[in-house]
Amino acid sequence: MSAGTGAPLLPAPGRCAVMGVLNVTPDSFSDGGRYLSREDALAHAHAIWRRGADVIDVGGESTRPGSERVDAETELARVLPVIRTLAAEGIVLSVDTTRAAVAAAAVEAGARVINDVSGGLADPDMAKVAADAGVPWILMHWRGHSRDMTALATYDDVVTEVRDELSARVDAALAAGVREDAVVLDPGLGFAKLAEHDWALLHGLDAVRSLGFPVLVGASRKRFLGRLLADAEGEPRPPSGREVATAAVSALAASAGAWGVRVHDVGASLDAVLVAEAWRSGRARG
Ligand code: PMM
Repeated sequence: MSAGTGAPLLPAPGRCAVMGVLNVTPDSFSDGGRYLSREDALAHAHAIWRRGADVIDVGGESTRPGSERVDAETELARVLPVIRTLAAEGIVLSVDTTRAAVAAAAVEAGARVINDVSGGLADPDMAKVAADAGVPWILMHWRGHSRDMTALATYDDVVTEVRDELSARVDAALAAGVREDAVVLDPGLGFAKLAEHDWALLHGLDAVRSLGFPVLVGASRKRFLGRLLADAEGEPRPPSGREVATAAVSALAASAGAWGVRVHDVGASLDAVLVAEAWRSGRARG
């Protein structure tokens, strides 16, 4: 996966890739606080790696709507020891950060992918770090930090606007020297989006794919699924009850040509993408 070796930059398992989430945070919406200790974080990473994750996405700052930012030192202290240990074991890691300094330190510690939910907008130095590192850079559609993002969920035509805003981020990345084969795009479900926007983007995923880059879909346990599965009183289903719907999205995303899905429950989504791949190819596995 390193630059200049001729090997593909991205994990390419021959089906939709499964990125497992490891949030080393006290406040992420579905798993916040569960993996804050180093032992718990490592144990969870080992479990999802054994279950078949193609890459593990390590994050040290919650992006839950409304959440406050942590400082860079706190973020680094959460993610670096975990990345160093897991990378030394040969586990493929991405770092989920909007900070260039955190991305640079994480790559130095062994992370092989940068996952930037701001698509390079939050930190003007991120493009240079990504270009110099020569690792894949996931550019997610983003309009502002978590504290403010609900107010930014205004669109006339969400699919066209997200596609065009992502296209502008690609132009900026390439202008900064990022390799074309290092770019991955992500529609940013739930980030400055209402449920109706998330569904429109999944329905219109081809518009994002039409930009010509691999596409990652991050639907796992998100609010739009909770609303879909609301009870008779209209109360959204809590995150712990959204796993079957998440796996359904993973199968459909794989069918729709997504490069990867970013999920909390690796096993359920891996099963789902295997079904999608067997259906698409018309072949039994093995
Ligand atoms: N969602 C979250 C965090 N990071 N990264 C990408 N590329 N795409 C996403 O949709 C995404 C992300 C929020 O979910 P979490 O708090 O469960 O990690």
